[in-house]
Amino acid sequence: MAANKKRVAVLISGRGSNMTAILDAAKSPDYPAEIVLVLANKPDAKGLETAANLGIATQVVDHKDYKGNREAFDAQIHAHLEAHNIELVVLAGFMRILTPGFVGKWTDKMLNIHPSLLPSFKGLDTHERAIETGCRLAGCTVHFVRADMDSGPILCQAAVPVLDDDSPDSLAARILKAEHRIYPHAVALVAGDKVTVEGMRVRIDEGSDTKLCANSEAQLIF
Ligand code: 4DW
Ligand code: GAR
Repeated sequence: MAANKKRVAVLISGRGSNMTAILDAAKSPDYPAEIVLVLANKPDAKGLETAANLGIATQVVDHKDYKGNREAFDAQIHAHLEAHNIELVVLAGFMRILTPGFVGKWTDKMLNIHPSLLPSFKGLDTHERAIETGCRLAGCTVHFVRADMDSGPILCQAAVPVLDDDSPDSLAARILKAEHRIYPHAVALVAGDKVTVEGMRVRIDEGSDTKLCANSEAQLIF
């Protein structure tokens, strides 16, 4: 199996808890991906330390060194990805918008996780907005990355309830747990060549275990 594992880079900006969830899943011999590079745009990103402690190669491409030259910033990231023969890019709390040129090089080979049920609540403050809007369900979405932020074909979603006494933090914590369940699963689906992108729709091959995303205990709220 090891020889067939897809070579994955995880891009982070901070804590890296989704990265850790994927690294945990990747310990399984059956997991179809190996995380060979963790790259951050912030030198103090906590996740860098976690990855380095596990012996994974880390890189920092600090956006502050590029003074608004986004093409040059992205070119440096791309150079690192090429140097490590990366086949799949996983954005996990990576907070810099990537240029259309870069995104185009990774079409259907770059995933992101977003803490809302897209297409609702693109952008920031998703938990606060879900509560303020009166949503009974909130959640998270794994999608392929396109040039427009938080757009792109949806691969996997998980829903959780919004409770009457939720604060943005308590809702964020519930959603984060769901993120940690679906992101490793989504990465495995793509790395295992189990998905086909058709326009905005993602087909998951028959025989794949899609139930993990579909049978969340919190899917039906009356
Ligand atoms: C995302 C979208 C926009 C910003 C930050 C994150 C979500 C995922 C994502 C990261 N990079 C992306 C995407 C995406 O969906 N599509 C593309 N690239 N093309 C955002 O606007 N970030 C701003 C900076 C924030 C900061 O440094 O704290 C920015 O100016 O880049
Ligand atoms: C996660 O909640 C992720 O969904 C969110 O940032 C957090 C990163 O946490 N991403 C976005 O908001 C992207 N727009 P982590 O660093 O602990 O994985």
